[in-house]
Parts: sequence; C-alpha cells; structure tokens
Amino acid sequence: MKSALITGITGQDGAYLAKFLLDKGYKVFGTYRRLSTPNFWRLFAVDVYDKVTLIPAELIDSASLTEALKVSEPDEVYHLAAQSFVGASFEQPVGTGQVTGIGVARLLEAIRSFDPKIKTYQASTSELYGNNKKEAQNEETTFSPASPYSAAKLYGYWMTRIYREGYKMFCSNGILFNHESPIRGLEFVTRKITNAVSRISLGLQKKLVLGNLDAKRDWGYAPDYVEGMHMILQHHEPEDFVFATGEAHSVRDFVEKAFAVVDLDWHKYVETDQRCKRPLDVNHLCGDYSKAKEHLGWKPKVKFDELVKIMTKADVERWTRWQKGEVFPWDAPNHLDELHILSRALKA
Ligand code: NDP
Ligand code: GDR
Repeated sequence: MKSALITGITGQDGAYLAKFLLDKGYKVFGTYRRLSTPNFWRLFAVDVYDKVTLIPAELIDSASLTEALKVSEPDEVYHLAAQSFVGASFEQPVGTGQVTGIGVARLLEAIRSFDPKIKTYQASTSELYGNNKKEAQNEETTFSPASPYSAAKLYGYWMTRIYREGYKMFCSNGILFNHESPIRGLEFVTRKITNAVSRISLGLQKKLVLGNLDAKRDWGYAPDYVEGMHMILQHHEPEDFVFATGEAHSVRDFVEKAFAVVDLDWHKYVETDQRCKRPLDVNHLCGDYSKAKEHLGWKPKVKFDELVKIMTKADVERWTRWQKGEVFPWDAPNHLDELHILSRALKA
C-alpha cells in the first residue's frame, strides 16, 4: 500500500486530495497546525476525518516537518500548506515569505535528508504570471509576480526545480489556476460571493461589498485539480504542468451568474469598497493546459457556469439547513464580516 503525506490537509485542496488518495487505496497522513480552536470541518465535510492520520506540523519549524516524514514514511509528499491568501500577503509580507516561500526549502531539505527518493508535489500557482501580457499562460510563459504571496511562491517554484536538477529528486510543480468549491475559504472572492448571495436570497443579509470587479480569473473545480496533482507524481519523470480551464471570466461575471442562480438582479445588492482592493492586483489570468492534456490525459470536467451553480446551491442549502436548526460541519456561521477585520493599512 502506498503512503502519502499531505501538508495542509485541513485546507480546501488537502481535504479533497485526501479523499481522492484514500479512494485510490493510499494510506494518507496529513499535517495540521495546533490552533486554539480545532479546524477540521473540511475533513468532516468530505468524510475523511477518521480515515486519515493527522500529524501536527508548522512550516516555520523544520523539526516538525522531519517528524512528519518519520511518522508517515511517505512514497509521495503533496506540499499544499501555505499562507495562501494573496490579500493577506500584503498585510503579512514577511510571514508569508517565511511560510509560503522558505517553508518549501525547509520541507525539501527535510525530504533530502530523510529519503531523497520520495516524490514531491509543489503547489505552484498562476499568480506567478502576475500581469504578464500574454493572452493565455503556459509552462513557458515568463513569470512576473505582483504580490508578496506570488514572490514567495516564485521562490518555492525555483527551489523545487533546483532540488530536481541539483539532487535528481522527483520534485514537480503543478502551476494551478484558481480552483474553487463549496469548501473554499470564505476570504476568497468566489465563496465570499456565493455565501453572500445565499444569505441575501434568504433575507439574512442586505448587501455584498467587493473590491475589483474587473479582475479576470480562470476558475475551475477543485476536485478536478487534485486528480491532476496525483497524475503529476505518477508521470514517468518529474516535470511541471499547468492546470486550468482555458476560460477567463471577470469577478463581475461571477457575481451576475451567482445572483442569477437565485433569480436576483445583482445590481441591487452589490457595492464596491476601496478596503476590499489590493495595493496591486492581477488583472487577467487564463491558462493553457495543453501540456497536461497531452502528457497526462488531464482535462477539467467542470467549467465556469456549472461551478457557480454548484457553489451557490451548496451555500443556499447550508443556510437553509442552518435556519432549521441543523448542525453540520461548516465554516460560515463563525465568519466575521470582513469589513470589521480588514487591516487599517488598507483603509481608503
Ligand atoms: P487553503 O488556504 O485552503 O489551505 C492552506 C493549508 O495550509 C491549510 O491546511 C492551512 O492550515 C495550512 N497552513 C497555513 N499556514 C501554515 C503554516 N504556517 N504551517 C503549516 N500549515 C499551514 O489553500 P488551498 O487548499 O486552496 O490551496 C492549497 C495550496 O495550493 C496552497 O499552497 C495554495 O497557495 C496553492 N494554490 C491554490 C490554488 C487555489 O485556487 N486554491 C491555486 C494555485 C495554488 P489551517 O487550516 O490551520 O489554516
Ligand atoms: P486570488 O483569489 O487572489 O486569485 O488567489 P481571490 O479569490 O482572493 O481573488 C480573485 C480576484 O478577485 C478580486 N476581488 C476580491 N477578492 C477577494 N478575496 N475579496 C473581494 O472582496 C474581492 N473583490 C474583488 C481580487 O482582487 C482578485 O483579483 C487564489 C488563491 O487561492 C491563491 O492561493 C492561488 O494561488 C490563486 O488563487 C491561483
């Protein structure tokens, strides 16, 4: 039986990947952070909590990463843990560098010392392209990071290649464009929208405040993308691959479609606020996944319209169940209104 270690198993991708690998017959270990309030709701939501082995680890603590390797003795490591919110990286640029950037070096060094034959997946990102002028971005497109997050990810991307080329380790980057789902964090724009649209449709909220409505993203469905992560590590040699849908839509398009799912006109409910904007934003991302299609046989199954429906309907169903007093694993009831928690530095 193969063994896999997932760093960041409590996140969106970690939970779906755990489910996918368990279904493939893997023994699955996952790292989590010790927090004052446990954060395992996604593992319960995808029904894997009691099927995985959890190991406490923190990316700024090398010893904890070594311990996680010793406990799990993995054939494959999926490095997903990161400070993954671009907006927060402007407020915590140094911390994001430590966790999202140098954390990759800590993990790769721990793997090199423990067992350099372990295969490693690095969660790289379309944010690396920044405001590159290309219409569609692929593995050959020049990087031009536009946030502390993407600068940290650029370091992780190159460290992965350096360990591959320098030490002949099986380390690969998946350059993944945005992928979303009903278990996406509420700070990301898609889930922020679907959660608010659901509440508005049920009379629980009056308006939705957003930032840059013109930004375009290539949004796919997270379960499709975790399948691709596994394919990358089964490829006959370590290589980097883009996963995307090949379609770009604006935040405004997402808003319009989500409100349409509940038969409401978005113009009546949406406002914009400077506090929800970033000091520097990425305007247009659209991925060309031809290499993954040709070499791995990967392609996205869920496209934009269906994604918006899946997410909006899931949130409507949750708020409806909540109104009936049902209790189930979920994040939204404890989520603060973002405008109360945005840092002073971002105020207009
Ligand atoms: P999430 O934010 O949902 O999950 C991030 C995970 O990292 C959580 O388990 C979190 O733990 C953990 N983590 C955060 N900081 C630390 C730390 N200091 N030490 C240990 N663990 C930590 O991200 P996603 O699942 O969406 O993304 C997975 C990876 O893929 C990330 O690296 C992200 O940057 C990257 N990526 C994501 C894309 C997307 O569209 N989703 C696209 C491209 C790349 P906790 O639950 O305790 O917060
Ligand atoms: P992104 O995702 O930065 O692409 O990073 P996010 O959903 O945060 O932003 C997408 C775009 O929407 C604009 N936007 C807003 N964003 C948020 N969060 N809140 C708002 O109110 C709002 N209004 C407009 C943003 O400015 C941006 O242009 C995600 C993360 O998962 C990264 O970890 C990952 O690497 C990339 O996707 C690919």
